[in-house]
Amino acid sequence: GGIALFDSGVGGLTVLRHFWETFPDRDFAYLGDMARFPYGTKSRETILRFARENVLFLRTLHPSLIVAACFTVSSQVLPELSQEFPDVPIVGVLEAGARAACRLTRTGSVGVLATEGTISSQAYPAVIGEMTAHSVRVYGQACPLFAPMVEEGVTEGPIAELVARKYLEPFLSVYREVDTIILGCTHYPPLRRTLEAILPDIVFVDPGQELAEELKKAGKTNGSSGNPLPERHFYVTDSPERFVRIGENLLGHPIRELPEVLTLP
Ligand code: DGN
Repeated sequence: GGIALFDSGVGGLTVLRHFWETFPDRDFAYLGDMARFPYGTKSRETILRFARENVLFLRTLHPSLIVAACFTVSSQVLPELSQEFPDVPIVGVLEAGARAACRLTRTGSVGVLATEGTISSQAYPAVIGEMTAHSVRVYGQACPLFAPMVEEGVTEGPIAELVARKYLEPFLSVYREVDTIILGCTHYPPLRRTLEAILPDIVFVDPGQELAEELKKAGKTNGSSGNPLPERHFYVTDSPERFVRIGENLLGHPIRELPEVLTLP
């Protein structure tokens, strides 16, 4: 089986990007729940229902691994999902990036940029607390304007800088001891250069990249098959043209076929 990823829309393509580059001969399926974007502001119950429906569909493709390529899902409902679907491993995007940040920080203070849902869930402080016996401090900052900005292609220039400065201001003042920041939302990696220009001494962690590398090291994705023609399928719940248009930027590769449009559940 291949690797199946899902997200609330196009954002998870920044995660898929690292998976493609790390596992070039694996089959991939990607489901973007465009009809119900965004998840970041929804209640936990609603996110669980959406995520369950996404997994129910992806399971019909018989993947060997399902990746919840959405930080809002990963931070709020992953244990329930894994419990409901014991027949397929489901991995989220929180742990690998958190582990990398804990390894990289020298000051023991880590920042997290994410949606309101992810920040208010306190999932990052919980995960990092567990990993480090509470020796690493976590400072969360919700950045709700970032996702729509990135979808509109605004990742550099004066508007991006102004908004980024607004959200990063605490790291220049009250959170000054932070030396490592996790990009804790699918949409944030394209903003990296703008963020680095404002905070040049901070190390930014891209969790999608860390997860792909961890899985590769663990040999968890069943070896390279030398598969010369890996299959790559895209599914959406709405807006296939928009998915391709915006998605190509986030994926960093062309999307050659229009995705198949599904009705969930
Ligand atoms: N995919 C979501 C996340 O990573 O939290 C961001 C988009 C959203 O649903 N708000």
